[in-house]
Amino acid sequence: MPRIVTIGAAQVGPIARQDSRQAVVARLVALMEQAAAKGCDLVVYPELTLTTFFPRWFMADQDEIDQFFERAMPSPATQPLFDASKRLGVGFYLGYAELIEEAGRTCRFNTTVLVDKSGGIVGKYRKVHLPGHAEHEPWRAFQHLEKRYFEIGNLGFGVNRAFGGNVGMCICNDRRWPETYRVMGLQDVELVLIGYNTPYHNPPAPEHDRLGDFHNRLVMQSGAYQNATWVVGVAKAGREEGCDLIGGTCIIAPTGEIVAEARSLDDELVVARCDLDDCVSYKRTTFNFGLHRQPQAYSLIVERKGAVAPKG
Ligand code: CDT
Repeated sequence: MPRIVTIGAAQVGPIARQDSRQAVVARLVALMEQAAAKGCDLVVYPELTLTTFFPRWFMADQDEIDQFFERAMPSPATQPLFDASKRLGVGFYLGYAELIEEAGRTCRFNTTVLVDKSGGIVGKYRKVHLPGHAEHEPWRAFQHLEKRYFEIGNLGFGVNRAFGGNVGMCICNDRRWPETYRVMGLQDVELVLIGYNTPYHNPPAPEHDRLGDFHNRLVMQSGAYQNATWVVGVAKAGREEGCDLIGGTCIIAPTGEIVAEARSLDDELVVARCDLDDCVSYKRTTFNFGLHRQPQAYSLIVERKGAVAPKG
């Protein structure tokens, strides 16, 4: 009996700074309704789905910054999405900016939740690899202030029992790091969900700009193959407040092959029937970790952070 999860990768086109949460949530519900009509079990939305990608601006006023954060999930503004999930019997992954009182202080995380088919939260992940910078750098065409507005996620890379399999989550820049996938691979992950906002232009390294789509596929396809898992990558895409974001939303099989891919830079649903048992042959052979991994040779991975060249 195959274990099929029909997945809708719900690419979202640009969101303007003045767009209300209600307007965005209505777009997300429309995508979920399309997904339900196509028999989807699960819809995956991008990173920071509820607003424009605000780390592109330097803001000194904390009240202004906090306008982009959610103090509750669900909230009155996001409840319609949870209601639609329950009504349609479709689960979802939703990225958002989380503001929470934890251990007696206010914390801000770049977060995603996993919601099951009855509209209940069954998993949460907080972004670990925060790219960009913490101080205003006016020479840039636009800022990337994730290191200023968020703290590093404190939940690790957990894997949840959901949708009949083992489901992990990460967010945008996390997808570029092999450690992200491998920590989940070591928990027998079968499906990794990833939302992203990736500008074409990287101000400190404009020579990389022409490679944005290639690197997007490269990291997710290798993460899928090397860990024998399905990977779903979902973009917030298109020209958003003057900044061009890549699209390239796609669903990748454990073979490393892309089985479905977006063709636009706008709201677009990409659907694939994913058999979680397609992971089995790779997990039993080439990437049988228990048989082939040699962790005693990998100790530097956790002992050392930055690269140190050999002496001599
Ligand atoms: N949102 C996010 O993490 N974006 C980054 C931009 C990278 S700048 C090199 C990304 O990895 O796509």
